[in-house]
Amino acid sequence: MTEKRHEALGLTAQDMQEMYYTMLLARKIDERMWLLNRAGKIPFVISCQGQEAAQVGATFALDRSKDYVLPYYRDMGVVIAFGMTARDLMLSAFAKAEDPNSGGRQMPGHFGSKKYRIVTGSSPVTTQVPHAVGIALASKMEGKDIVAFTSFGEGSSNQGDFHEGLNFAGVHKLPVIFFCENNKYAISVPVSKQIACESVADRAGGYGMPGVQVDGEDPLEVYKVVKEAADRARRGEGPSLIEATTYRFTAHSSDDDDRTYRDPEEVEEARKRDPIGKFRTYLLESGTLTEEKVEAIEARVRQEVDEATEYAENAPYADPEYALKYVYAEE
Ligand SMILES: Cc1ncc(C[n+]2csc(CCOP(=O)(O)OP(=O)(O)O)c2C)c(N)n1
Ligand SMILES: [Mg+2]
Repeated sequence: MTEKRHEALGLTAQDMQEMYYTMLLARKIDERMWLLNRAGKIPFVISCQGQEAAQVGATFALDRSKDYVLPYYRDMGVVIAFGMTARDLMLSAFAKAEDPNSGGRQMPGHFGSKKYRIVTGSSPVTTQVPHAVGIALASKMEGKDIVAFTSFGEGSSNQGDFHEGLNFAGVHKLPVIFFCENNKYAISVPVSKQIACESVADRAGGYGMPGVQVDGEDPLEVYKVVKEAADRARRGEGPSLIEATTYRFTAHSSDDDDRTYRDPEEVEEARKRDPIGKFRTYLLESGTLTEEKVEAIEARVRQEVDEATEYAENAPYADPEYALKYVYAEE
């Protein structure tokens, strides 16, 4: 029998069940969104597929009752872990009035919720990084035990915002975790043409913080390093940079054709190592969850995705005048 690695990390079978549910829900919502997009029912999809283990492993290591997350567009696993439901996400995909992210005003993937402490991002990539540093600065100045977690792609680690944010956080020893989801591409540009150093994690040294590269296809490994970073941040020892190595299963978005710049065989190879499939195998082989339990989780996910789709498809759109709200000063 496989060793129960999660126990050494202080995680229970209940935690494992929740992790599997969260990863699977993100994947199944995403898959459904592609079908809806190809059927002409929703305008745009930008996927988490392949990155769920990194996202869920990381967020389970935070304090989900008080920490702040500043995710990027692929982070369906992050926002579900912080409280968002399948219905919330489908309402956003259909751009309906009831979408709690923005009332259907923002593109899908621009997650935001005051209630869940999910800070909305902008379409220019990496703007969330200095915002996270600001939240960490406020946490330190007000003496609060709050960690800010922000995520971004490896391509985004070339933006000025990344370097400015890490530098300031390093100098002031702020409680922030910089989490890079390296999925090997920035749209059509492979990682070899994005950065000249060995890894994104290497960049941490320039800003006086630890930099760790971790297997982003293993949620337990990711949990471990993010937990260490969160503990460090809470002890007042400052920020950390973590690079989770992943692979993007889908095209960049529903408007991209990835066959023009990567070999479909490369994608097939990555899909064979599907992090969700590997985690399922771990749960069964280690005797953590029974076959029946795993199937019950899968049935629950299917039902939630069906219900969310039906609800969101039938929900009303906002009134056209709502497009002007928050744009112009009101009398
Ligand atoms: C400042 C800025 N430049 C360019 C773009 C267009 N753009 C959107 S996503 C993206 C690729 C980002 O790649 P990466 O950071 O690796 O994230 P990934 O999509 O691979 O997860 C680009 C260039 C943008 N949104 N903002
Ligand atoms: Mg990328």
